[in-house]
Amino acid sequence: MRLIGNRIKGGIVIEFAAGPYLPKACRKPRLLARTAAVVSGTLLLSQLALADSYTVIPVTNGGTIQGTVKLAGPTPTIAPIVVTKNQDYCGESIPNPVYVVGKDGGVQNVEVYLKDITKGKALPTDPVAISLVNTHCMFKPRVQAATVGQQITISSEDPVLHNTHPQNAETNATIYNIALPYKGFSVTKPLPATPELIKVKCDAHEWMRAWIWEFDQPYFATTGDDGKFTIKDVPPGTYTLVAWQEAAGEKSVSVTVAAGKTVTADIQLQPK
Ligand SMILES: [Cu+2]
Repeated sequence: MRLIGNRIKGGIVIEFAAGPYLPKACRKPRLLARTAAVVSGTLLLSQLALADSYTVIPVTNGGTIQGTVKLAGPTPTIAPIVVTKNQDYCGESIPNPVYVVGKDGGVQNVEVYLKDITKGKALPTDPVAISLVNTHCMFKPRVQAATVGQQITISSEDPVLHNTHPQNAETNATIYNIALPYKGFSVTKPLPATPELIKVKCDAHEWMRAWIWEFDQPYFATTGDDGKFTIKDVPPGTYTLVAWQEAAGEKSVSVTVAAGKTVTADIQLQPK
């Protein structure tokens, strides 16, 4: 992790956050437009699609991209988190979850996605796609993804005051800021209108961190504890497949998908 910025007020640094590698993909939000799209012979009015970037088309014999994300070197040793508040509930230290590597070397919490894909299957339609739970003074899950137009449920399982504060990962612009005053508190909020990488903080516990990738296309996957990912229904073609990890950064590989076939694209990230 490296320091990405600070904010100075009255000569005093009031924020100095450890930040992630920021991919170019999240630097330029693309404009959304509502279009009509024909999918499997059905006219879907108001289907979210993207002017000049993503168009929904029928995908009847798409291919599958699968693979495993591993580190190109030993797993960096990162000191445990030192708990500075609510130690009676949170404990005195928490294992640092920046690198979670399974027994076969697979890396968890890597977002894998097709970059600059311009046409393909429809975006998911379920409105509440993801949840972020404040539990044992950490966010769970640490990394997840959703699409534009979806919502997130934020909740707490802890009897301490948390504060869930999503920000644009590049600009640190606040998206919203929600106090979670008691165990069982829950609220559902829309994701931003444009795709972006969201960094989530808790203002009460500075070590709490989560990442939400918001896409304007449906071809992405978050690696599980085995480091594996699967992306289905990809129209035949050659694409740039990107793997992002909060500390290791981004790695891009070219992948060619054939109709009805599965292609394996294992990715090695350089640990930092
Ligand atoms: Cu907190």
